[in-house]
Amino acid sequence: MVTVADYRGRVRPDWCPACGNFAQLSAISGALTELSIAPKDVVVVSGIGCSSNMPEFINTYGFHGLHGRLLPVASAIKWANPKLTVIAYGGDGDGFFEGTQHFYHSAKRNINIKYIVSDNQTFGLTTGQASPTAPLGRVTKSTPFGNPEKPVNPLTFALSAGATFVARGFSGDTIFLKEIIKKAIMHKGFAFVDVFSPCVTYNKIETYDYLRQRVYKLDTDVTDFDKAYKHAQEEGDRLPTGVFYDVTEKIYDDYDPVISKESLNEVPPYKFTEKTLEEFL
Ligand SMILES: Cc1ncc(C[n+]2csc(CCOP(=O)(O)OP(=O)(O)O)c2C)c(N)n1
Ligand code: SF4
Repeated sequence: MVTVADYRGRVRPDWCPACGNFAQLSAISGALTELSIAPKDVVVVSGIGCSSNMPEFINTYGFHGLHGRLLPVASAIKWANPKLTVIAYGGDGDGFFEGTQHFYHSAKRNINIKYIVSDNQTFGLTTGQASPTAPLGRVTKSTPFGNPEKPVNPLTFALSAGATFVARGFSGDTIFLKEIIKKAIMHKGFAFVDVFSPCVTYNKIETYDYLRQRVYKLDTDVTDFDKAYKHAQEEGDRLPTGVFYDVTEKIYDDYDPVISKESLNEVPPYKFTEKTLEEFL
């Protein structure tokens, strides 16, 4: 039997006390436990940032990669061994700035991986600069005269790119977040979960209290793209959480005959002969 304790990493998280990332660690561990997935069958892949330190704190296989480059690594791991549950986890700066094109293409290709973003609307690790989800006009260390850029909307971006599962959670509601993550893990295809997650040290505006007063649980037909897109555009005092969109479509592997359905470990090694070499020359 799998228990939450099995997912407890050997390294204690060094996040600031009350950082929203704790709730996500708990929700991910809880979701995997309740789905009876053993730690040996899970890989957590990250980029760079406070949130991206996650692989050190959870007892699964892990890969702590380059800033914004988590999704190509996660895709390759999944293709090498489709039996693994592959969770890519990182920040809004990581995913919607450095990693934007990987986000777009992973969603478009419907790669069977799960992507969870700790969205604190700031660059936490580099001490509070404006991230791509920071509001227009926000005064930060990098935007002392106000942020001159409109914020990106990760949900409409994912939907437009073709993601087959799009959801939003909140670190102030760990139990609901865990349920969303369970659905994401069970989804066959690219599952994207944006998580409102307070950075208690560098974002004094989108706090737990601020978000708690605005979030509500969505009750919608998750197969209706137009409804999902409409809800994804809500902002201000009404911020929906839950699953916006969840449909079944072919995954990338179904189209690509080169990608094995088996783990690479089970495929006999390719026999390399001199004749093979001649064919290339
Ligand atoms: C290519 C590249 N650009 C910039 C940096 C510097 N850097 C490290 S972490 C970080 C911000 C991380 O912010 P975010 O992804 O939102 O994660 P958080 O720390 O808020 O969890 C930046 C800009 C880097 N390491 N590599
Ligand atoms: S700086 Fe912000 S995001 Fe980073 S650990 Fe502290 S509270 Fe969390």
